[in-house]
Amino acid sequence: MKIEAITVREIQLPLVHFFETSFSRVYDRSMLLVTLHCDGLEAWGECVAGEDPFYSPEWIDTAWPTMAKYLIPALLGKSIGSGRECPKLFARVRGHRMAKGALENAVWEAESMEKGVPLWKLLGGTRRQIECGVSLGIQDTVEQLLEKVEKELAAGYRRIKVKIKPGWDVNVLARIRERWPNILLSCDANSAYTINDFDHLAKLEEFRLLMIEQPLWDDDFYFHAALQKRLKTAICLDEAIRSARDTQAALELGACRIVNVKVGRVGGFSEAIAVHDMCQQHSVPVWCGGMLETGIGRTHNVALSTKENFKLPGDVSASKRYWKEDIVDPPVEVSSDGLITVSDAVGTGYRVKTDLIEKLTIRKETYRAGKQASSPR
Ligand code: OSB
Ligand code: MG
Repeated sequence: MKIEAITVREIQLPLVHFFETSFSRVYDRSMLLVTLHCDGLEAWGECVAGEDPFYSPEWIDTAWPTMAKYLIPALLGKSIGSGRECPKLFARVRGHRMAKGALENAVWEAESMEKGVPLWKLLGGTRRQIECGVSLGIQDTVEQLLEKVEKELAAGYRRIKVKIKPGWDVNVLARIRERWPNILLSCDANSAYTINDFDHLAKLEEFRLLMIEQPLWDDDFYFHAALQKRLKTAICLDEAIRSARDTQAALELGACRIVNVKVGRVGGFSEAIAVHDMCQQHSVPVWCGGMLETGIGRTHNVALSTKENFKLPGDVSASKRYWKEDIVDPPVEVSSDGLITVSDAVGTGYRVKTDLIEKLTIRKETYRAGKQASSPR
């Protein structure tokens, strides 16, 4: 398929409830969306970069110019058969994985439409149903968090993950475990601890957690390996895993026993599949992480989660937990037993609501083949 034009836009939409991690509290989400225009069809991708460089060095204001100046010119006017071709076309640009991922995933979506197959099958998925968990942010009070846990368990979610930070950890997990001794429970620190906290983190062992996600620095394997040696509880890496090569290093160093796969964080579906496969070779289970996505990124996560080694419930949950009205139709829905079922429809199986997206757009630019707005130096 020939890529004739690419639109990049920023949309802004309010979250149903604020989301607080160890690094920030957000009330709204700003997202970059990309649209590929090729052979009369339109395919979409979502850039999961945050509003600030707090989760990762990348944020929306680095993603946009990187796409405009380097990544989009590498695609425009080209005939591309498959999303698999993107990493090579983008290889000269170092990092900027979320920007790359948005474009690559849109190419995979276009490929699935052109071939007339569901995206999940194109990605090599084998599961018809995926298991869903929820990620619960830091609240103003523990009571408010307990209410949220109760609500999500009643809705059928199969794993509860809570965000932790110093001062919101042992006390909070103790209250959850006291009330629900047997649920699948995990926590995510988003790099809030250091080597001075090993004794403190060892106190989390008694809560029989499924995992402790990214307790230490976002770029570290060495100290995570030291911590993992000390703990019986599995460490799961999120931020630190940027590629399949990172995954191999982390696993062989013993830095974790579980891996969170976020397709944007690793630069697109090709690398996400490689991370998945690397873990599978090491008999390490993975699960699909989330970045408060709109329906476009969310349905891409659903498709990826159908792959065999996604053995643990992911942070892929219903649209209505985040948005009053999602930008895909139908919204992503989770059954009362905590599952999302994929269909045999072509592409993601969800329709993109272009009218609503136009209303939410705060800036937009279309780049066309042969008319490079800003070409690389
Ligand atoms: O660390 O997994 C994370 C959201 C934003 C940034 C980082 C993370 C998260 C989540 C939310 O945990 C997952 C979701 O529900 O989308
Ligand atoms: Mg995380």
